[in-house]
Amino acid sequence: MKFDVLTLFPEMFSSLNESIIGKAIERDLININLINIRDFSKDKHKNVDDTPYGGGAGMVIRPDVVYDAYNSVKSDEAKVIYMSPQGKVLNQNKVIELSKEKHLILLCGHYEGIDQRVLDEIVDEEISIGDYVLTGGEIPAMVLIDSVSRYIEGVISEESTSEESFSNGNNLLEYPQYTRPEVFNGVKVPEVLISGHHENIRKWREEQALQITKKKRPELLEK
Ligand code: 4H3
Repeated sequence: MKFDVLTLFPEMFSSLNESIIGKAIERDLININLINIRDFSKDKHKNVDDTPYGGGAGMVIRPDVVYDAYNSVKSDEAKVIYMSPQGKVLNQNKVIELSKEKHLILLCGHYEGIDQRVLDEIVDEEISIGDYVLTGGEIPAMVLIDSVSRYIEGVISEESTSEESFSNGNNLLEYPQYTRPEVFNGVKVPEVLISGHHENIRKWREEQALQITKKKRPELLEK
């Protein structure tokens, strides 16, 4: 999977070099290419934004600069996603669908946003990570990259994605996990988990998942 990220703040993405995503990059399982929109400014001061027509607060990113940045990375199979609070809210099914794409171009706005004309011209889909406003699309783009990358073969074990919450028809939250020590602050690990009885363990986990979902996210059971 190739991710091209169009952003004014490429350095924000350095956190992706850590942990599991960092390993996936090192192992060439995913490729994250950061494009600084500012590099496509034609102006001697490297300006990329201007005041909004019609007035109002803040600055708007110019369409020509974004278009040139897009043209530097576009491909026939690329899907262009604009990270925006106006988009469809990301969920696990959408994540799985996106993981089947070859090439994603993620466009990150900042300030008051991007001139509508270039959005109309290049964007295939708008995605939001939730109903709140952030200072830019960079954190949403990182959320998308992380969640999608987990479904790229080899990034994590297949077992990890097949059993978890929200995945493929699994509308249950996950059962609780325990590890050593067997007694912590006087509390023992549930007996069944040290019984070695795999069928009983499976049934106990299934029941726990159901009870936890009922208690914490009952609306998931209505779907
Ligand atoms: C996405 C982007 C929230 C989300 C975003 C989200 C700033 C987009 C600016 C940037 C525009 C104003 N905030 N919920 N903010 O996924 O460029 O909308």
